[in-house]
Amino acid sequence: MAEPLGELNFDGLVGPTHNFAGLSPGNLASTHNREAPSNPRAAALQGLDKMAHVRSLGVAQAVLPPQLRPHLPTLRRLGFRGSDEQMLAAAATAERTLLRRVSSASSMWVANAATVAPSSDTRDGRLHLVTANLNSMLHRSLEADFTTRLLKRLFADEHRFAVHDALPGSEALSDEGAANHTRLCGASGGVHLFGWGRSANQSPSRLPARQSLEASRAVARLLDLPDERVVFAQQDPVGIDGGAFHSDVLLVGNRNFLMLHERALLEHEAVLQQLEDRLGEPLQVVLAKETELPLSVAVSCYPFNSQVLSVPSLNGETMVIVAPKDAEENALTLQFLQRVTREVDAVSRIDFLELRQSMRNGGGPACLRLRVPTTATERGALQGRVLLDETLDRELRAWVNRHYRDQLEPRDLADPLLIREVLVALDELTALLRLGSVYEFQTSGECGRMAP
Ligand code: SUG
Repeated sequence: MAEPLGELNFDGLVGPTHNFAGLSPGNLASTHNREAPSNPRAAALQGLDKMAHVRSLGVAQAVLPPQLRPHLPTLRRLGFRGSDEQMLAAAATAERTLLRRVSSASSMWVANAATVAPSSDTRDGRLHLVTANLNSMLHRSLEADFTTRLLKRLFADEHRFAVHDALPGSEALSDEGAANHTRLCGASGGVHLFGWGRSANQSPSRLPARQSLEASRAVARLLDLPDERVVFAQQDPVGIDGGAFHSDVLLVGNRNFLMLHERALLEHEAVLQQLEDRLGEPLQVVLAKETELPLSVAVSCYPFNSQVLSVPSLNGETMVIVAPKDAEENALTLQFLQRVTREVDAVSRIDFLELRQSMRNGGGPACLRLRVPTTATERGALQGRVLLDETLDRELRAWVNRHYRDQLEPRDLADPLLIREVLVALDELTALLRLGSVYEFQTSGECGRMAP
């Protein structure tokens, strides 16, 4: 008998430069909070609290380190010269937006790091991961190279895992990873729903539609998924224009349960039917109509950007929804989630968590995690010390408290002390997570050039 799959979530550790730079048009929270002071330390601790909470539910939890930001190799690649300090000062004067882009801590939203298909679903029986090129936003496109390197290091065992490079960087193949992908499953295995916003023939929304159909198709091929396990569905352009820049802003699924807003997908009735046909069993759907939950409220409070987790319980297994506190504080989103627990027997509880630092940049609980369904043997084959336990949790909190600032404004990104703090912190982190020299500054001498 095949070894059973278990839930494993990788969360992105929030980086020391977490700030509100207004870099993502179409992401309303990012635009509204532009220039507000951020609190990187609180952001990282809120993320660790979420990881600890998920672990306390009996679900395996792992962590991915933040990327190096400001990304000095990019400044050098774009023609800036001299020491780190000189490059930062020159970029701050000549290219303020560029400095913000190379400084974003956006790699924390690891739902955008890659798309994943578990070994039970793929033709070759390996777990596949395709790094996302994140080509729609410059600050996010800088993540792909390091993400691939990191995933190849962690999922190094090629007999069990296949880590694919990102698709070629072009608007036509813009790929946002698991934020536009949902895996449902039934007795006959997994069915993968790929949401896309535009295609070669049409770009129907006013605000940027990030995921292309052609990218989704390529990702499904690379994941080695048989056609009968795949469904492609177009995001509703009205939803995108209302601020649903990824499909996970308006829908989330687990097992044979799916909750969505009516503006998540075009022709959702037909899509749901197709999913049910592919699953070979009834799909339990809770749909919010505009009259029950206006799109604007769904986008600002993120009830659909929750994690729906299968957790061990007395009678085998139950589902817990991990939602942002913002969804508890709004009467309409709270009532909707309460309706879900009433109507879906398998959902036993909603836990609301404080994630305001990430939420202010448009990232809820589901954005902060990459689901990697794995067998116990596969979890055992992971490299590095990334599976969270009490000791690692304690060490990471101490590390954050030692190295992170509690206030940062976009103008502080040019502060030459900040990059020093970051380099020391990340170097220490790689030792803590036993990752070896994974950052380019640890091997190439690219950064760390002090001013004379
Ligand atoms: O890509 N925000 C991220 C939020 C990603 C949310 N992910 C999911 N829905 N899965 C983005 O728009 C804002 C950064 C800034 O403006 O400083 C940002 O990149």
